Amino acid sequence: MATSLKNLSDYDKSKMPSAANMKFGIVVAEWNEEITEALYDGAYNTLIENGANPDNIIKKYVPGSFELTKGAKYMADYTDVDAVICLGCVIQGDTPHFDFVCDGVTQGITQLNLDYPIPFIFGLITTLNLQQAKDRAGGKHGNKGDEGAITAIKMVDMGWSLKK
Ligand code: DLZ
Repeated sequence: MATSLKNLSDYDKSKMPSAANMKFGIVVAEWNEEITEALYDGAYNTLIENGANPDNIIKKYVPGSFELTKGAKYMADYTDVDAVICLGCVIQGDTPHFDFVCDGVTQGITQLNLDYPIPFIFGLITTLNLQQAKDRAGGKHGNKGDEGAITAIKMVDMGWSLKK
């Protein structure tokens, strides 16, 4: 039976809090750059549409998705952002490397969420092929970057960013 997939870019704009006074870090993996730049554009534009100031959005690159955890930790340690959005794309290859990278990022971001008083958002696309990734980076299933931005704004507004 076919499952219906929620469009990643769908959200109720009337229920969104303003991001005007929030600061965001966005960490972008260079691997599968065509996809991750589309994720970034989605995240950035969604933050702006919801009132974020461009001066309050910090973008930094890491080489691959495995390094997203390191980049996100840097944001928490050395900037004053309220939330960090981690954007990457892992496409399955012929070896188990896919599983190791996905596991590493998932565990890494989970651990950061447990250790730090700000939220780290999991904007990782994990797909079997490039087309599935395109479908989720501004294609027919929306944009995972939009979803990451919406989640970040909501987490800060809900009081889950407890910077000292
Ligand atoms: C090595 C590797 C492979 C095979 N595939 C991907 C991928 O699909 N997406 C991605 O973001 N990164 C990939 N990498 C790179 C790893 O994330 C990491 O940069 C290297 O293993 C070095 O630590």
